[in-house]
Amino acid sequence: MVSLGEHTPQHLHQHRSDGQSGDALFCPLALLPQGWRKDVLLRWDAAGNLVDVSPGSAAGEARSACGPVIAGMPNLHSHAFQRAMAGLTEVMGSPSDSFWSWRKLMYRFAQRLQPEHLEAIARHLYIEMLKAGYTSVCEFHYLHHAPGGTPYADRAELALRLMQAAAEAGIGMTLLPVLYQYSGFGRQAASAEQARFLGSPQSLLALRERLQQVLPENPMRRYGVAPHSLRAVSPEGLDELVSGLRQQPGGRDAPIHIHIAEQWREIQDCLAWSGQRPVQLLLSQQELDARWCLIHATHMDLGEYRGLAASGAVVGLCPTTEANLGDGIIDAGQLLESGTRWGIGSDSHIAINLRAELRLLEYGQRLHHRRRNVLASESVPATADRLFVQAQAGGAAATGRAVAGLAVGQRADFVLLDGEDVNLADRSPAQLLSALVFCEHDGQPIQDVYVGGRQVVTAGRHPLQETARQAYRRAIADLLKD
Ligand code: NGQ
Ligand code: ZN
Repeated sequence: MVSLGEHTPQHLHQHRSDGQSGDALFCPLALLPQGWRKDVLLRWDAAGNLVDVSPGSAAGEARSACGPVIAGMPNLHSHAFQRAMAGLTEVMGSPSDSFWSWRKLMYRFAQRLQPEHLEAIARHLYIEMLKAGYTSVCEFHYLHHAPGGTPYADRAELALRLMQAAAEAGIGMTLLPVLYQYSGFGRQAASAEQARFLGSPQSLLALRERLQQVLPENPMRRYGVAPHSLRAVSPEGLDELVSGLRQQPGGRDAPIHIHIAEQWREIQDCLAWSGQRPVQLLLSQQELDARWCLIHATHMDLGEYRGLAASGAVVGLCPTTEANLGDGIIDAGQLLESGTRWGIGSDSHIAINLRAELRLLEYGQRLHHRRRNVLASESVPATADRLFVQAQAGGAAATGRAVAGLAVGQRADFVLLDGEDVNLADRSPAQLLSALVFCEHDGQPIQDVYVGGRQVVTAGRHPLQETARQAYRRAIADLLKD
């Protein structure tokens, strides 16, 4: 395999205009950030940015959408390689199986991955995401080195594999190279299994710089950073990373993502070490603002909900993974009540299904409170509508890209639903998202998907899906053979 660092494929450098001069779509019904509107004319320029979003328009020359149109959803948390272990950790190893025993299995799996595996897995995964209506992804990337921890000749080898996969699939990418230093609070030495992840603030910043050189940021790709967690990064390391980032091109408002308060043990360990809970500690250490995204802010007290809301940071929720790993349930009512921004991620990829994420977020609350429509509000009584619009907006903020829905100046990222689907046909606009999120049967309600004005999914199919699937299967076969 040729290193991408030396021979970057030409198409990665191209601007996504496909030689066209922009295009237009007439939507009999479209979900704008302010709600459903009729007869919306969408127009975008050659760079893929929306230049006109006008309800009450005439179709004119533009093609007409065959069904309701909604904004593409950002997927704000992904560890691409974990797609390949979906379903492989569901067998009891010991009666006390937990997040921590799952993590051991995940580490073991991560040891086997070669660059070609990662690229094949990610390409297949990103195509699955597009078909599910995710048009952007934030990749929380910590597999930096070769097995055993030896750096690759090009420090960006694996990061570039992910960039390549995203470009081929056609999904918007925010790559977050991860700083990983320690195995636990108080600078506990990293374990041998963590050797592939390790780096210093300086090496991380150098990696980000290298990425900027090989594939400079453009409207389809953005680079942030991700201190892995308060467990894996020291307060000094975090300071150094954040202040170093500020000095880099595009660094002032680059996204910063961190795993924060997922597991009970993590809260207890943090309290024992610092006297503070993780969110509280981070709030006291860093000036959180809109570019921060706190993944799994699952366990917070009232003061933490308030502090986070005031900071403007986004909370990253990954309901299917959090359920799978036995994390516990966030007080989502409190989260929405506090006005905190939030979005969804598919994280370990046991499902690539934004409908399932939103549904499970609500269902966790129903099971806990023994009530219904817990996350609806008086002003937005349809639960699914409130969840979809908020997750879209929060997710967009977490990407650091202009993907905040169907509005002028944002990317032309949108999804055409099948107006003839049994669950969608004959519904009023106010009933559509409820059907999409809460009814899942054998139809394929997501028909066409556009990213930056370019159609990437047509009638539920992606042009590369077959070749990507075959390469994915070869990678899996190779990874599973012993
Ligand atoms: C991760 N995943 O980095 O893949 C983590 C597990 C850790 C989730 N937290 C490792 N879901 O947090 O130490
Ligand atoms: Zn994660």
